[in-house]
Amino acid sequence: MPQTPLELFGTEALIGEEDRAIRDTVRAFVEKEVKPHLADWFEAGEVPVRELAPELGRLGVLGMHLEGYGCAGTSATAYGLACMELEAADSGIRSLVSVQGSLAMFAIWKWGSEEQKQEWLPRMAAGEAIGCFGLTEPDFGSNPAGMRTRARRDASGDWVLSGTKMWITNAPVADVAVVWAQTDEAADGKGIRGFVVPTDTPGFSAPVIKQKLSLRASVTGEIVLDEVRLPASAAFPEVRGLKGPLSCLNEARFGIVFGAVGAARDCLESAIAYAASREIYDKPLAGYQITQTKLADMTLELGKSMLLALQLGRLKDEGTLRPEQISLGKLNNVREAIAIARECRTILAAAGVTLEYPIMRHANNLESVLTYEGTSEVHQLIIGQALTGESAFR
Ligand code: TGC
Ligand code: FAD
Repeated sequence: MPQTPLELFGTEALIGEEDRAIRDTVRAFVEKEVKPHLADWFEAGEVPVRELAPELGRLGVLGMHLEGYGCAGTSATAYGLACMELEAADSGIRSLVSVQGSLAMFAIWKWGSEEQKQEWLPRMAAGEAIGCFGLTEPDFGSNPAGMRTRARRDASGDWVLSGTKMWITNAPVADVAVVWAQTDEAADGKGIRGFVVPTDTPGFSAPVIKQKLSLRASVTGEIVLDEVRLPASAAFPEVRGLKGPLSCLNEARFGIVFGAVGAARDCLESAIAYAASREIYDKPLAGYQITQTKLADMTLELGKSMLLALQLGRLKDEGTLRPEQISLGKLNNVREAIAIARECRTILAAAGVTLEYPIMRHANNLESVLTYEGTSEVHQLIIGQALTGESAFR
């Protein structure tokens, strides 16, 4: 009886019963409610975020690893495994959940005032309110310290925000944006503060970014802040500097470490199924040595990625996971997932370039995943700094 790649590695035994049950629930939801629609969503470049979010809320995955305020308070590993199942469907769907739970909700949960938490978190956990996270700008992606978005206080004590954020997932459909802006409270990026911005505030707009060739089942936009006036209570009270947004990126990057395994697993399982059914000359493609060599090599990388994800999950659940360890996982698992997707596509040949199979959709999506949440080069530099003690960013 053939085994799946991860059965061969025996990784199931490393997952606790409760985490497995959560994973299975998410997998069943994805199979029934998400996967059947993905080719159409991807082709149309549209995804019904408004309808999907309440369903994801009922499933319990929005902010699932946070405690209180309507969140499930699961283990970090369970959150990772949920990301794996969501990304086995499509990176855009995992992104929806990452941005909502790990970026927008986590920012409010970790750094918000009690009033901000009460106002937004229960509705966001239920998928009734959609959040986005504005850090990147047109001229400042990898180097967010240089951001030009400004928040100044006027005589009445209100904040006034001006600037432009770019490539912001869910911005055009969001009810609330967590926006990071430079203040004049301190120099060298240390004056950066976070703001909770209801998207119906006058001066806020979020035009859609069109013609993406990757992550098409995800809404991406700009955020334009034209003298957006907010009460003093809109700012996160305590946190200053880049550690505010970067603490949120740690959460989302952790989800991607697992998510990338899901995308790669889906590609590999599709390629194995295809190879078993495709007859070349007089026998299945799966019976040829070249095919088996490809499948064996990809299985090695998939299994190693899974082991790395589970190890990082264990460290996070123990409370000892460090940012540079998350970089190891994000760099390796996304890089290997892209390599696996491309190799699987060769097994399907012409059939592999269509949306009838998920492989090229995953490969295209993974180009975005390689770039967002820190490019592969940024993660190499973070690891390099951890190894040498020298920063090579500047
Ligand atoms: P650096 O001088 O090293 O640090 C500035 C301050 O931040 C602290 N810090 C961290 N805190 C928490 N977690 C981390 N991972 C942290 N890394 C650094 C640091 O201790 C310092 O604190 P303080 O109190 O001394 O001021 O910063 P740098 O300016 O040299 O920047 C280096 C680096 C690598 C951190 C930064 O350039 C980087 O990570 N760039 C990548 C930007 C990025 O990932 N953007 C993602 C935007 S969101 C997104 O892409 C969403 S995609 C949708 C989805 O997720 O699905
Ligand atoms: P740049 O920073 O301009 O990088 C260009 C090249 O230079 C890259 O190869 C990079 O690795 C390299 N480079 C950078 N620094 C160095 C260095 N020091 N040494 C050597 N090489 C270097 N952002 C958000 O804030 N919120 C979101 O919700 C969000 N969603 C996104 C969704 C999608 C689909 C995409 C594609 C992006 C999204 N982003 C979001 C933005 C994403 O985080 C940035 O694209 C990413 O951080 C890289 O920034 P950049 O594109 O400006 O590239």
